[in-house]
Amino acid sequence: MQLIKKLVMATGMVAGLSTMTAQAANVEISKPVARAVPAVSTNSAAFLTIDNKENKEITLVAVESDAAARVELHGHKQEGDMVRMFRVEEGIQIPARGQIKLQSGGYHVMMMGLKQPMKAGDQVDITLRFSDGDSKKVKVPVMDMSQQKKDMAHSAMKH
Ligand SMILES: [Cu+2]
Repeated sequence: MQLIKKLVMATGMVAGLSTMTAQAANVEISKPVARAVPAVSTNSAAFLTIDNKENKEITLVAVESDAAARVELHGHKQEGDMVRMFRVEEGIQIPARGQIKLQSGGYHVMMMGLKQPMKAGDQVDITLRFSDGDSKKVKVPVMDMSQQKKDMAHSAMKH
């Protein structure tokens, strides 16, 4: 019985893989970036934009990466003066022909228990899993995002 179950699962996985290749183009990933952190830091986050090219909504249900022990979809919410981070359990819906942005201060890919330091210039692989069984692997460049923020503040001051 146990063996049959495993076989069924394996077959399902193979079918899932071929679907993934056929439908991968319906979701477009752009602006991937992961936050460079000091070597002592074991956590980091990654951000990206997803465009849904389909005429029906799709949900980003899970994120995976070999770069960290635990990888979760997180969001932020304001509670009084505090901004709290929470785990997104039900996934993030992307409306038909719509777009969602995972960005600093909002939804993000939380990476906990980094297996090696994430420094600027590195690259991490992140796999996005969608509600229709598709998945997409993204190569995410690691960048110093604190510097980026400072640059933005600097140019904002000039104008
Ligand atoms: Cu988080």
